[in-house]
Amino acid sequence: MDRESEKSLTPLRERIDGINREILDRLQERARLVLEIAEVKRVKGLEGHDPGREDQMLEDLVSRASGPFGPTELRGIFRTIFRASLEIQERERWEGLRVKRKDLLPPGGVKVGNVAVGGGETVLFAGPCSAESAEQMERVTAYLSRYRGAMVLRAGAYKPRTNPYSFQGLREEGLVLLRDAAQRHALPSVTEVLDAASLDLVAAHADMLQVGARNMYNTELLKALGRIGKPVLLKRGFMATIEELLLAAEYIVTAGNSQVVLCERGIRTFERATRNTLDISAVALLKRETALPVIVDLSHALGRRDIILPCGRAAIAAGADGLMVEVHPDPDKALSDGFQQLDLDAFGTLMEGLGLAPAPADDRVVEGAIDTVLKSPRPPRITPTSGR
Ligand code: PRE
Ligand code: MN
Repeated sequence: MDRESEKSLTPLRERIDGINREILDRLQERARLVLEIAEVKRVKGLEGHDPGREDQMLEDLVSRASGPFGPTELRGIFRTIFRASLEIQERERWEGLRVKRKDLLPPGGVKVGNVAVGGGETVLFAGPCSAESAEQMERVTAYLSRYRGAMVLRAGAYKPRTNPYSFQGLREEGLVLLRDAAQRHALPSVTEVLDAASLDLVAAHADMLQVGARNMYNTELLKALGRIGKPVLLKRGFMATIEELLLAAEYIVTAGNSQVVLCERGIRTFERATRNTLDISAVALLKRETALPVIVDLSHALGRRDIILPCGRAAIAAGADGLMVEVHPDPDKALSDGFQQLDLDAFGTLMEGLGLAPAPADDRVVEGAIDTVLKSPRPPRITPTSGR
């Protein structure tokens, strides 16, 4: 640029620089007001986007236009401002979620009976897909409880099966089988609750309530779980985004219950080699985004037994606070998910691979317990000498 042009442009550009800074200050002042409006809307439960209000502002501005900018340019400029305002409102709402607060839970995480999930130790959620009989529950629980480390006994009583002709679970009888096996071996228990109607019954039998992948969007159930004083295991829907999972957890937390453990259990993709696709990145992201503990359900994510160990290691490396595995004394005879359940030996091998060798002396396995269970209609309670 020659000296002459520069001499004419410089003072004009300096004035533009000044105006830019004024616009910037005014835009930030406007943005602060937008956030004040957002807070009012949040408290009142109002939608962030208000197209009517935007149209009204545009009409007012266009009707006042008397300078070089015509209606088209003005609409473009202000629509951009409105869009950016909406973005900061949404960002504020996201950052303001209760599940993102670092102080949501006490340092020990979520307590399930006397097991702490998210307290630093890897917690195993193990047990059969479904509770089928007293003998099955006793055999598997006696074996599981030999392993050291924190453990929660799982077994389905109410099964949400895709096929109506598939085994639907023993329902109340299944709850009793799970409760009795857990009590005999001093393990806390978790089982799925399908609806708000059966919530009190399930809560009376189990230490933790599981929301299955199919029910993650059941907002009435989530709200009902918020009113119950028991920890919740919330499974990610197989088509749910990480954001949707967190919002489902937010339902439970805002309804009054912060004791929520998130569970990655695989998402549906084009891949057929595994039952679902285990989303390891979700584990790392959830650990970063929330204070809630995160566990990985290896059995349902993979639907196969042969790669459980490396995937379990990957889950732990990504930050998982626990692992879920289905274990059955005789998987070939299982009434549900037999193809993916581990038998007792395979479970033992997995524990060794994860560095959780069996406890050397075990005082919780009670001699003759299976016989006792089979002879008595209601198994006796056996008080453990070493508690968990
Ligand atoms: C605002 C932002 C987004 C809405 O779509 C409408 C208007 C704005 O930027 O002016 C503020 C706002 O949220 C509101 O007035 O309700
Ligand atoms: Mn199952």
